[in-house]
Amino acid sequence: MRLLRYIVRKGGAVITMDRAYGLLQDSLPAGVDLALAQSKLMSQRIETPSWGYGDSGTRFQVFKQPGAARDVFEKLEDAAEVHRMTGITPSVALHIPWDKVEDYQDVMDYAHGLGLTIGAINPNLFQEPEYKLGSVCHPDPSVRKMAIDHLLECVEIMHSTGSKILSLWLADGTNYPGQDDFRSRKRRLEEAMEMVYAALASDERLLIEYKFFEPAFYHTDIADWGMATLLAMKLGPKAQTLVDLGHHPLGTNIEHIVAYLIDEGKLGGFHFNSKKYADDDLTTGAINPYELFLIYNELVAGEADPGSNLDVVYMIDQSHNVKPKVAAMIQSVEQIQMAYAKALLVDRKGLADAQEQGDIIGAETILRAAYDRDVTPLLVRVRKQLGVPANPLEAHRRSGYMAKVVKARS
Ligand code: PSV
Ligand code: MN
Repeated sequence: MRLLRYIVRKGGAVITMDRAYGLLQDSLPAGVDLALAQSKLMSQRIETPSWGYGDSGTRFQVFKQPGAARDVFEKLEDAAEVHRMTGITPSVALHIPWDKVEDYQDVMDYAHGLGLTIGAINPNLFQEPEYKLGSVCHPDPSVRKMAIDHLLECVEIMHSTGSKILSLWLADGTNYPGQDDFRSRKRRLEEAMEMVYAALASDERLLIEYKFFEPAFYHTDIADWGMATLLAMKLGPKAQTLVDLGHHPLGTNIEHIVAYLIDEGKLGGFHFNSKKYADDDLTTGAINPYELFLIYNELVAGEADPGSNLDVVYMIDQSHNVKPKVAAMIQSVEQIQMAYAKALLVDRKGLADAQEQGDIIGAETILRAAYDRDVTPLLVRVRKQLGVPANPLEAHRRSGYMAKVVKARS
């Protein structure tokens, strides 16, 4: 039974995974280093979000799932199951106050006991009644102070959990023309961010997320990557931009943004998910896996560039409303891993030559060839080396984990 997992069908014949790996190696263009790809995949890390394990929904309904995590400790248990299956998700992002506790040492100890660490701390500047007109951009200084105090509390939580990342998403914006003065709001934002930035130690980072709409619909105070990056540049080297795949208008070329930010040294983080229309929070790769691959193509090119000093925190930002949450998280991790694997197999030299010669068909063919590759034998090898199941999703679904937590959490 176990052996079967290492067997694939190739053109009707049954071959072992090792043979499939050999065939993959033989088929690669000269210059594509499979061993290097394997070692890169071994060190790939993806952070999962605590909020992806609890019950959530749309503004229409929350469909409660039996066994869904009810507090931060149960969320960590679910994250540990994802890490057990995939081997590449050892950290968990927290959302405050959703994950607020009396003593963060308890959270940190519990995480460590599960083989996890605490990742980015995400403040919540959108759920208090005071934030109706915004948080750090609010016209009333007392509301701005409340928001800044919360951000500083989150910096404290970073210090007590060992987190190095403050991940900021602002819901601030206005709903009607004339509702508030754009430039005043911009200055309030900058003033608040300067205070938060000053509270960060030299090895800590502020990642600034942008979103062009929602919950405000007329304007958003940090609407796009340009505004986020301008702010990060003004603040200094500890501030960078975070790209959430669900936060762009349809048709936006996200891989271009990624390349641009890499070149400016301002790409700090990712929120993976996928969208059909807006901030849909669908499983990563569910809608447009080719886009995910093209994004990774830029990331791999950036990694290979010694001048780029890439230090990106790769995080998933998904709330699974209808899919089983732990399985959906594993599915997403697999998709991200696959996109990275394929991008690592791009013939970079061939691509550069084609680009230089203006060979458009040749260049695109090289990308498509990498995208179309079956990277299963490579991933199986990586997983074997990581000591995790060859097929994490299947292993989780067979593991009985959900039945166990449904019982324990009822
Ligand atoms: C809301 O749009 C959002 O999905 C942002 O992407 C944040 O990162 C996330 O919620 C957590 O606050
Ligand atoms: Mn996000």
